[in-house]
Amino acid sequence: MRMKFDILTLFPNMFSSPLRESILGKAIEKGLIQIRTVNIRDFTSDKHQVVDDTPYGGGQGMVMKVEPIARAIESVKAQNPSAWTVYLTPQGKPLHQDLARRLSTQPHLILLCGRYEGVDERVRESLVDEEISIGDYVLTGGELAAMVVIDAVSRFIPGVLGSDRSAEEDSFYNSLLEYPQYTRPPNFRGHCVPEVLLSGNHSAISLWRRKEALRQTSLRRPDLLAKAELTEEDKKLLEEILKENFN
Ligand code: 4GX
Repeated sequence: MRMKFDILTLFPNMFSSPLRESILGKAIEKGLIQIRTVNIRDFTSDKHQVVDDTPYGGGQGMVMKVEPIARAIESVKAQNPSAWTVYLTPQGKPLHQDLARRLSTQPHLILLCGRYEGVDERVRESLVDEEISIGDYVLTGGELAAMVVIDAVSRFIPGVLGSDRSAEEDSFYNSLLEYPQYTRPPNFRGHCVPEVLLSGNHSAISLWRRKEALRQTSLRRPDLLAKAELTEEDKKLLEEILKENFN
């Protein structure tokens, strides 16, 4: 098994379909990744299986209790002592392609999904190795964020994308946006595929794709362009793009 994911959640059913379709489904079948859910409620010890409680000091909402989470994490770690524990929260480090790649080098991730107003601070202090945010917006829980992390991380595991492709080749890896893609028909309601793509001239096609990647990036994500490593040819193409925009 290349990589294991254990998801600690109050809503394990949320994970049944999204991670088992398409590419990740194939990766599971091939034994490249293993995804399991652990229901935090199974680690309560009271009759009513209470997982949350009111916050000390007062205030709105409920806080997830520390003991069931501690026992759930410990149950996973009993089999896998070296597992790396991630808590999904808007307060975490922003998820980025580089962070996804680094996480893919871990043999085993535990993803802790919080609900309500989050977890008791002592979970973060003593049980969590790293806090990650998937973006500056507020979800109803960490479950969707955990799925995003699993998806982005799994793409880096050799074999997941198929033998002829790797996440390292993605243009995002080179900090540029992708070039536009086309398939048949050549003319859709008067919108034509660029002539060069039909030409069979592979060097002209490569040059066009590089230029369009640069164009998309300069138009939509100038912040990425500023960080990109550009060749002399890239700079020439960018000058052409600038001139075209003045016409
Ligand atoms: N990227 N959420 C965590 C519970 C919570 C509430 C308050 C800490 C403080 C999110 C995100 C995210 C919703 C997961 C709130 N935790 N997770 N949850 N954005 O919005 O990762």
